[in-house]
Amino acid sequence: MPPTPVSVLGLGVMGRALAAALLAAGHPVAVWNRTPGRAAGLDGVRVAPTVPDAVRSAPVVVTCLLDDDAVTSALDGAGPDLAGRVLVDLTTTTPDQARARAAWAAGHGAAHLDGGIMAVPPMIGSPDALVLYGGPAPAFEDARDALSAFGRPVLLGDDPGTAPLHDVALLSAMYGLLGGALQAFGLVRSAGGTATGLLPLLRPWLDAMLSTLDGTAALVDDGPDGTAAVSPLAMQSAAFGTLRTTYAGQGVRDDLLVPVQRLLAEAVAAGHGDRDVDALVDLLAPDAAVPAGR
Ligand code: FVH
Repeated sequence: MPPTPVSVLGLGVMGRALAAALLAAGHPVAVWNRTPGRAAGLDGVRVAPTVPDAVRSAPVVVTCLLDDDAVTSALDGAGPDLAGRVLVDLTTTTPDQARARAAWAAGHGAAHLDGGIMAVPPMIGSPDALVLYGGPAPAFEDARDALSAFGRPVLLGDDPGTAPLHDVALLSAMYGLLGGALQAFGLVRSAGGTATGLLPLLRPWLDAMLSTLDGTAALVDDGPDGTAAVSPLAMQSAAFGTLRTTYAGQGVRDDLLVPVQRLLAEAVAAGHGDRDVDALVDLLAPDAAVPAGR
């Protein structure tokens, strides 16, 4: 099978990386961008003069724009041109926006896949670039060879909202990890140290902590297993005072730690002092459906 023709709407930093990866994989590529001139350097693309022209050029249409409003604005009036095509929206959206986009596309006879790119532009085209998708499996299979040009495509389910939800979940974990590391860098800087100098200690520590995630995830899903917590929340809450006093003593802001302390104290006040950190998820998502197994 020859490589599927693909249209890319949006030539921001990420859209250009997507178009370049498609070209490198041998796909015929048409592009459109609101501001002309951004296809410079993408040798081999066809620059479409209008969105309907770009949409009609290919069975797979990729949108990668600033936000959902930009997608609405770009596709305004081009709905009928999408009939029979797969619209792959790689713009960052909310789950509800993804579902609304899918309904809109279906109304025009198009299949829709919503994607969450778990990569930065230089990673696009490498196997390290994970892209999450939600939408119908047949559409995913139709578009798979094009989507494989971006990195590793993973279909999470037929609900288009599942990709943005997991996108936000992974980004949340990333920001928590980065936030902690940035706090640590600030603290060592206050004592004359360097971030680079901390890495030989920080990396193995984070690796060790990441290895505890399996156990924590099992407790979140299944509830307490009767084993005494090795680091109960009452102890952690008390220790947090020392962390904050240390920051104050060094004259370093501790903004990224404060919400954790607040939640720990709330958990202890609610009677969960003998539990492990999984109890915090019960505070964060108290009304959510309890997973099977609890
Ligand atoms: N870059 C990254 O690291 C992240 C990685 C994870 C996924 N995100 C999401 O990808 C979407 C696009 O991001 P981007 O990095 O390409 O963003 P920009 O370079 O700022 O380009 C924005 C493009 O959107 C066009 N645009 C903006 N508003 C409109 C509109 N109303 N109508 C039509 N197009 C619009 C803009 O066009 P122009 O300014 O050149 O005319 C750019 O093509 C985004 O959802 C990230 O969250 C990237």
